[in-house]
Amino acid sequence: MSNTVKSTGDGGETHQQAAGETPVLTTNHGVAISDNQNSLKSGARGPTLLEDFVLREKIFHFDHERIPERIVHARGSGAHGVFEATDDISDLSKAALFTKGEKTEVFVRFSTVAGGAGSVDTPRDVRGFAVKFYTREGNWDLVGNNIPVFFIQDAIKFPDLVHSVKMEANSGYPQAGSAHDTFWDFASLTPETTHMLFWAMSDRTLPRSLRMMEGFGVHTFKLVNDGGKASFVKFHWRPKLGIQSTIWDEALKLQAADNDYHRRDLFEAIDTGAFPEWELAIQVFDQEFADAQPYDVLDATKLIPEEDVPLRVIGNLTLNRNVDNFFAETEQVAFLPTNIVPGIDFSNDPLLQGRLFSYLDTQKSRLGTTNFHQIPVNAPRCPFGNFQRDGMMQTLVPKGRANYEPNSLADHGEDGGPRESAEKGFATTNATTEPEETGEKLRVRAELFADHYSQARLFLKSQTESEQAHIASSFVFELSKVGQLDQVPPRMVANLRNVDEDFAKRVADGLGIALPKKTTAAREPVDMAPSDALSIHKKMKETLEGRAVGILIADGTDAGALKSLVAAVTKAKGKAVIVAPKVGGAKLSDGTTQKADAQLAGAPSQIFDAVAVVLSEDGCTALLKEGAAVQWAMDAFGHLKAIGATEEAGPLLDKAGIEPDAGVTGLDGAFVTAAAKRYYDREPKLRTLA
Ligand code: HDD
Repeated sequence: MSNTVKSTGDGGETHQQAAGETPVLTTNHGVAISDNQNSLKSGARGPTLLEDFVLREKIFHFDHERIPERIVHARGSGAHGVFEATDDISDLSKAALFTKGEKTEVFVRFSTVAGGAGSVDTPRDVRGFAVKFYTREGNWDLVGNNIPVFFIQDAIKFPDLVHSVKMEANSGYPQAGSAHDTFWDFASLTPETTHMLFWAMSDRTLPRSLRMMEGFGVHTFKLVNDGGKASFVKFHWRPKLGIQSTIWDEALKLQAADNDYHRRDLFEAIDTGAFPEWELAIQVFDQEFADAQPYDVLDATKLIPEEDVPLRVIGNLTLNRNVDNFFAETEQVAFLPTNIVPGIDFSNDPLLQGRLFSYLDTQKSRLGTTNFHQIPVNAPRCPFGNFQRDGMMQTLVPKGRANYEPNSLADHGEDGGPRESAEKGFATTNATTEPEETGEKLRVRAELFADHYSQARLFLKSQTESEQAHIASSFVFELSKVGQLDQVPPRMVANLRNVDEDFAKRVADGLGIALPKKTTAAREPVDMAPSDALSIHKKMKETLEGRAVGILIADGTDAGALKSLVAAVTKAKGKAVIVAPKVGGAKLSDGTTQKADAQLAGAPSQIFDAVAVVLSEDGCTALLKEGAAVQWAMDAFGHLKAIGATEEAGPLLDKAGIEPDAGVTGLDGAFVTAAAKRYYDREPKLRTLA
């Protein structure tokens, strides 16, 4: 729809607009406006008149522009795309969207969890990864996160969890972060959060880009085939660009550099045709497998190691179109785990079961009407029809009088409306693949849910040394932010002792507190074999694709060196971004002026994946006096990035405290290779990690 009012009458031109002319500004009711600059007054200096319907309508609409933000996941970025099924899984699922070669339109919204709609993009936080598939059999929403497990096991705890992590009720801060009293009070009193806490304290919650995140459906779901046979399934999204995260100091500085770092990155990538892609993979297993595990597959705080059930890739997701309007699409999109299609089914996971109520309910509060499904971004692309009628903001105009069923209107030549179809309709699978413990009404949890520590230990043991140090340091940082509740850090460390004694000691040392007495575990943890798939570092892709290289120049920069560097970065599929003290650019060695893409103070090195300092002797001398230039190089080094530099730039590197290592190179071919990775082994020389 255009941004101008469209005639809904005969489809022709409006009375105000002839073809090819600038459209006329009108009121919402189609009356042309003669003056959009001045309100109607009684005399040039007199009061404004109530009669001014143009002014009143404009202000009235403006006053009501905002809608309630999401209670969680308020800050998000969305895009359109397509899902293509690439494997035949008809033996597992009859869902049309999984037919090999089938293409399905999708809308995806990524989000942070705790912060408000206007909060920053890069706090330490879980990221939402919600996908709406507009399938030909109705909408399927896979509303997941970038972490495969969750904080709690039962939906009844969700309001408590969310209240504790959001800004504190009395003071209204902190915004968008878990490093405060109430979150850690709740977490330390709720041992089932332990596994998720390890993920949250890892670099998983500091993604480099939304395009470089994994995604997970989290719960166990079911796939159902034509014969009604159900199998258990877990859904995984794997980014084609590889998974990559930032480090904590970098994430903090990114908040200062660019509030919209992730939103901008996604929008610009799609805008320039660098469409992000993910593989959809499944883990399929049966009841027999489930029964043999030391954890319950219905417990959302547990994962299934890929080594035990390998991933099978069944499709490809490409985001290829930005939204036309942020509010209409990204803000109004309503995801519902209850949006499900024949061939997929829920499991009895008690967290999932609670979600099945919550999402439908919240949309009425957010979007104001039960008719939110008619908003274009939410409407199914396949035909839909039933006898639900009326309600606020009804935009459909059903014809005839069939608004009830059964009816015999068709016998009378009238339209009798749609009817149920046992053959095509969604049918809940029988509980044959579920444990037998159903029937009795009980407020309990299943036995294996009591193991809160085995998988936290599994996660920890699967990480590299550097990743473990990051996790320990995050625990220390976050618990150090607990200001008033002195009982909380020791209680948390007491829980950690059940995961790993050395790790708990590390955190206690980092906090400077005595090692507290170990919490009694509700169920003794067991050792599971480490899983490399849980580590980011072990599977990071060495590539410049989708990454950006900042190139610092100044007057006197060698034109030839700059040209070949930009060519080499571009060839390696990286984005070369030229940074100079003045945005107008710099005068190069050959007398030409090179325009800059960004000014130095506005483009600190944390927004890049690697940097090059391409300076002449004079240029370097000039930049030695620029704090921003020294900081630029210092931060790139501190954030474990590759740094390529001309020999003449040596004094700047020295002033920034840069010491030679594998990531510090000249400007020859070695730089582009070096720029494709990060240098984690540099870190212990730069900062004390717990
Ligand atoms: Fe939730 C939004 C993901 C548990 C209740 N959730 C929301 C969004 C994502 C998730 C990605 C944002 C969707 C969007 O972009 O619009 N939520 C999860 C995951 C969970 C989870 C992966 C656990 C595995 N959520 C969960 C529980 C409840 C909710 C247990 C309530 C009992 N979630 C909501 C909500 C939200 C929501 C309040 C806020 C806005 C919305 O639904 O549309 O209903």
